[in-house]
Amino acid sequence: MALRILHTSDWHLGHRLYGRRRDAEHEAVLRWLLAMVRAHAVDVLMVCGDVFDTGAPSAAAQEQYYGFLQELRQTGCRHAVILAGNHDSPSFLAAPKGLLRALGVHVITAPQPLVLMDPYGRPELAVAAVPHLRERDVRTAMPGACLEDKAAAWVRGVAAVYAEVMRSVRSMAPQTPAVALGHLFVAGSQVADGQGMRFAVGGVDRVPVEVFPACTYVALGHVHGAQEVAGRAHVRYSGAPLALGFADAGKAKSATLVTVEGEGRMTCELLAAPAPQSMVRLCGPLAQVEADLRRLVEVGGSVWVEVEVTSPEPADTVRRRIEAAVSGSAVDVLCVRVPRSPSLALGAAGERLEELSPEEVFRRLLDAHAVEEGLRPQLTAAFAELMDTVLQCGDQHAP
Ligand SMILES: [Mn+2]
Repeated sequence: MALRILHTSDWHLGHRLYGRRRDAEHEAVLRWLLAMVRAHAVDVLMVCGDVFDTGAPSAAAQEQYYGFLQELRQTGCRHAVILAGNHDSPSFLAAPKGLLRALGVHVITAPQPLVLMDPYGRPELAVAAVPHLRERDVRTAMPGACLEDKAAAWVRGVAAVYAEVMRSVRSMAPQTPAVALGHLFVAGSQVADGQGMRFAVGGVDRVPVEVFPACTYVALGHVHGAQEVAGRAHVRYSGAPLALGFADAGKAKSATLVTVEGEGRMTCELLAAPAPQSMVRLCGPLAQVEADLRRLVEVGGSVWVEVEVTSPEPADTVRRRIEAAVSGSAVDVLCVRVPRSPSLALGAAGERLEELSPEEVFRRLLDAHAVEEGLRPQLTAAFAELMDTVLQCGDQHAP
């Protein structure tokens, strides 16, 4: 009998975009996931990390999560595996672990071998479940080492965690197809610009695809675009089911349906997700942006827009003309960027610091200090590495 797995990740329940709540969009996405579970008679749901956007989610976000798990129970899906990502608080996710276990839900906050049973009590899937790893979870044992040595020790440590969990689960269920789960950044995957620091990818947690032991499928989370990794058809990011930023606007979102045959042969299919809120990014001289906005107003319907103006009009002129172009319509301009300003230009076009990603603040500082283009890639990479180190040191990684 074939086993059907639905692989998803990076829901970021409770996420806000420039202060806008996304509960209704998340509700639509969760409804769609439940419909997919029913339509494809899914046996196992895997949520590979970043269930919540922050370690202390709102009551509304928690209600969505628990409501979803309760409904999942009624679909015929036998197991759910929920992995802690870097945005999740492991202790928050783990608190209702025992209760959820009674509903067939496995909450994973530490590396764990997991054998899933069929309705007759026979093993049907061996799972090497590894949540987002923090430095204290991995033996690197190199105090005072330079950054390159630390990175190499990190890669060896992560590979050792996977090898150990896989060995242990295979000894528990030797004749059973095995899969590995993870929430990490694997070298060779494509990250949309703008996912950047806000979602903490890159830097010291980058590992090569070789860290994963041989198995039928590797279900990953952390990167928000659906993709196979480093040319391995069985190593995949499901991607986020909802566009979490304008860098993702208009891109196809999905979940991955994986079918495992008896001998561990595997096929996968992308299930296209609905886009409950249309989002558009406009970039160009002010006159062109105005024309594009008027066109959106004519088309009608609710649209969220991020604008980057490349022409040199003063910020208050930009704001006034953009407001006039969309006034009275359902076109909602969430953010206006006026690049190449001599300072950080906070307050321009109603902007506030908390609406900017650390990456964007750094980019503006490079502009403000007129740092030459040739130096920027190196400085930006160094900043990304520092940000990642800082994020890894904390317990929670709320932005
Ligand atoms: Mn993540």
